[in-house]
Amino acid sequence: TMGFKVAEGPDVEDDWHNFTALNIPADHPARQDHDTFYLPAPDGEGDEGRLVLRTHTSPVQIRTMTAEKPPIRIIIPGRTYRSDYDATHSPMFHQVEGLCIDRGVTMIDLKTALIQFARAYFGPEAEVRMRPSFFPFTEPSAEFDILRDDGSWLELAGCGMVHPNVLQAGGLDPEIWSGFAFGFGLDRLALMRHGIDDLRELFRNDHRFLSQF
Ligand code: 2NM
Repeated sequence: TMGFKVAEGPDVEDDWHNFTALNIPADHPARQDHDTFYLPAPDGEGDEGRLVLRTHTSPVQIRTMTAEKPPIRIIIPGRTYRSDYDATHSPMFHQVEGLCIDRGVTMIDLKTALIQFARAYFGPEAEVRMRPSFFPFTEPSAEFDILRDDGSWLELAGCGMVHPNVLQAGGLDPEIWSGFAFGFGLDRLALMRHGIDDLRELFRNDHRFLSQF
């Protein structure tokens, strides 16, 4: 293996771990994109003090940076929540994120790790590509795509080099440490593998459907 340890954290997070520490400050438009489920707020307090259902598993990366010294290599599976409901979105879904922090970690290390994953999961002849993207918590940022049988590219993951502000929020000096991170939508991987066309089937708890797998 590549030596990644599984890490977990709470489904209910505070605003700082879910947003601010990930370089998403209070007025950042990404807060709207996440369709966040907020827990009821105490009267007269702004978003800063509020609790949320985590919109990604990334707060676990912040908690790990704060608690442990590098080198850090973790893989973070878990439930995540966004107020969104259609054939490709469930209000509760699952992410698998990864984080690697050490001295001298580069984009090459990121690409190598993702290619190794793709070959293990989809087979040794899997064709992949990376293309530029944007996330607040990584710079540079990229999407990781896989080539399908019909010749089209499918987005599998977002990824990038951990933003210096995020390292700093985790208590790490960006002049010393660098790292890569990536995030997969686990439910979408399952749909692809099993040829399911509506993500909500996974959560309907119809035993006739679920017992096929
Ligand atoms: C993604 C895409 C790109 C990510 C970044 C981090 C952290 F905390 F280290 F900064 N964790 N995960 C990340 C980066 C997640 O998901 C689409």
